[in-house]
Amino acid sequence: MITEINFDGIVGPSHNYAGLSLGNLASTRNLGKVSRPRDAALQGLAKMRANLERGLPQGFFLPQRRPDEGWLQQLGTTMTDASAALRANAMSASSMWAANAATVSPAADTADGRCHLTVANLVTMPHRSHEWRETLAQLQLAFADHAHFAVHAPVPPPFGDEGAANHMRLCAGHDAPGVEVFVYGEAGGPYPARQHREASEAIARIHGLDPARTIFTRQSDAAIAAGAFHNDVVAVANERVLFTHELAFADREGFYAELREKLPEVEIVEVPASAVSLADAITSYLFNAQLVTLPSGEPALVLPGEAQENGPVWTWLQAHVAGNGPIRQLFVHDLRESMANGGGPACLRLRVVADPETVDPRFMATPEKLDRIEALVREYWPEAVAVEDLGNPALWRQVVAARAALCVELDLRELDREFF
Ligand code: SUG
Repeated sequence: MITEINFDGIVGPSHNYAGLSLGNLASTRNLGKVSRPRDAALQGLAKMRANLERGLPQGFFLPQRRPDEGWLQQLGTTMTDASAALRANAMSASSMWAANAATVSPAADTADGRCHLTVANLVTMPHRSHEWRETLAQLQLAFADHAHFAVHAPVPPPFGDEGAANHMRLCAGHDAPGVEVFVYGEAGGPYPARQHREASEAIARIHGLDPARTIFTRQSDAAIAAGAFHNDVVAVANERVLFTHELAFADREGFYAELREKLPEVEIVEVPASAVSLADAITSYLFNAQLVTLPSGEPALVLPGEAQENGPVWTWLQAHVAGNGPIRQLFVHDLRESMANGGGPACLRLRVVADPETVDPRFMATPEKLDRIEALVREYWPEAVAVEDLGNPALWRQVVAARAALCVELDLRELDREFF
């Protein structure tokens, strides 16, 4: 049966706070903080388990092999000789944010009737620019069934692409043809616009999308300048509901009008800046919630604890649920470790609309498999990592061994190799 599957990135054992993402305020603010990789991975697993218990199909991607010695080799160096900055880039666990893994167009939207996935090049940030090779390898394994999936290599640089974080799909039901919305950036004051329009347009062509059901719209400069380095920090969509901040888009009226014309049944839930400022939206990650359809058919939000702690945000949410708003339930999760690097519930997952039977079962979660992953994390993942530890060979060895053990546990030994 065609359904939405959330693939979460398992948080890797090298999770740390090296402050690598300019424009991502949480990453910059937490530079130098001691990270807790074990807690981070357990928090992510708890979210997966809860979503599974809610009746939502759940998959996962493995953390990538770190340190990425192959990438350093291409730069003419090694972990021993590299600068502290390059070492941190080679150690990043940033592939946990699976919303940036790829852009996904379900079969109902594409010319050849297959689900298309294009791996994101993530060229804007050095620490993320070397994720794509292993991401491509994992997607080629998970979605190897060519009758149902087409997995594409990234759009070439210099056109920046950050995947599903800047892509929304609205539709009457997950298996019905949808309207795909690509949100690109142009300027954000001192911060880079990571998603380029040329990349979005290329993906729409590669996926064979119908121009009558495709929209390209620009993220507001104000949102990027306020720290919304991806559109999914200020807007999220699911089925016929668009949940957005008033200041998310450069041409709000024009975008809403085009959306209503292409999908008349759309319901736009807009949070005004007078109720929740952009600053509150971004620190609380209100819009980085997972907007999901429960088996009952009701839309629900899976939120980070920070949303509950923010007065204006929680007040708005309570009023919406108490009133007759489309979002009917709120679930709150502690994702503090990922949040401190700017990654909320929605960043941690990639949505794929497909029949779970057509996916390689090694990437699908069951309660029993999550138990096994959890036990392994407790045994192998470091408890704490300080930025200085990134230069310690003992940590490199621990991180390699932890991931290797996970590959064995999940019967995915073919991923335990270099990708350059
Ligand atoms: O790309 N953080 C990620 C967060 C990604 C969030 N994803 C979505 N919004 N979909 C990023 O900025 C921090 C890394 C560091 O500072 O070490 C980081 O890469």
